[in-house]
Amino acid sequence: MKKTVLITGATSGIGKATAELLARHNFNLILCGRRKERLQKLQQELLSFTDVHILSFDVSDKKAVFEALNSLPPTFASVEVLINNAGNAHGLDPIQTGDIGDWDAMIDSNVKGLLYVSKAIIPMMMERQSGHIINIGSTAAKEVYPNGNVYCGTKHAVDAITKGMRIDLNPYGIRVGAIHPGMVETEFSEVRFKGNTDQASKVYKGFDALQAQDIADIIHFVITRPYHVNIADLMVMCTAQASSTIVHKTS
Ligand code: NDP
Ligand code: 8X3
Repeated sequence: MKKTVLITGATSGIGKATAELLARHNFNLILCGRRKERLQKLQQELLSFTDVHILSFDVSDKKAVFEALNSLPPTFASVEVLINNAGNAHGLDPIQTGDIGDWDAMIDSNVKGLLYVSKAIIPMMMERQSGHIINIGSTAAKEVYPNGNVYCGTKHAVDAITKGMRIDLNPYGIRVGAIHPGMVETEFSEVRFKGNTDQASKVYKGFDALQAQDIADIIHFVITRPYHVNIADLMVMCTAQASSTIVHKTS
């Protein structure tokens, strides 16, 4: 039987690449994001491969999350795999000049949004005594870099919450793990630098950064292991990257 996978943040980057790959591997997909037109376009593109249900909501809007996820159509109501991917960095400023609106946006989406979506989905996994939750962390979950303060804080929280989820959901046969990518060339830096595409593209200049498809491949690997195997914590960087701050650039 086809497994149903719910992906948050499917309108771009890692989430979109994962949707495209999993569709070709015949998973049922529930794709989420705020940008409805992008979801509709992606749904049209993927319908020739699999069944796709789209849900447009802001993960940080508690009411919208539960309204959307409590009204899944019967053919999508049994979510076996939850990929908590939605999130972004907003700004790259020292703590003393950081923007409070940016802090709120990161904490609300990266931490609270992940919790709201999980809270909505976990009961159906508990009922079935099976399920798989993958939280997308970051190398910023393991290290703190200059001006990364609050973003790193949110990803450290994702790391801790993942460990807590794994412990608490252990009696219910629910697998929980995190994937922690280093620098991936997506719209991430465009969002971080508020639409400044020049500044964003410089982040990935002079080295071969990870691409969203690389992370999609890893997610596919993780969710296709036999049921007794849980990849609990996986960090991946491009070859040129040694740490959050050490990247070997050739130009
Ligand atoms: P993108 O900006 O390309 O994609 C981010 C996705 O998250 C979009 O689909 C966006 O959809 C969604 N999203 C963001 N905020 C919200 C929100 N409040 N409600 C609903 N959806 C939201 O970035 P990436 O693909 O790179 O990022 C995906 C995840 O990977 C993030 O958690 C990020 O922190 C993490 N990551 C990224 C790395 C990188 O270098 N790129 C490295 C390590 C981790 P929409 O705007 O339509 O709502
Ligand atoms: C994204 C990777 O190093 O830009 O989580 O913070 S980094």
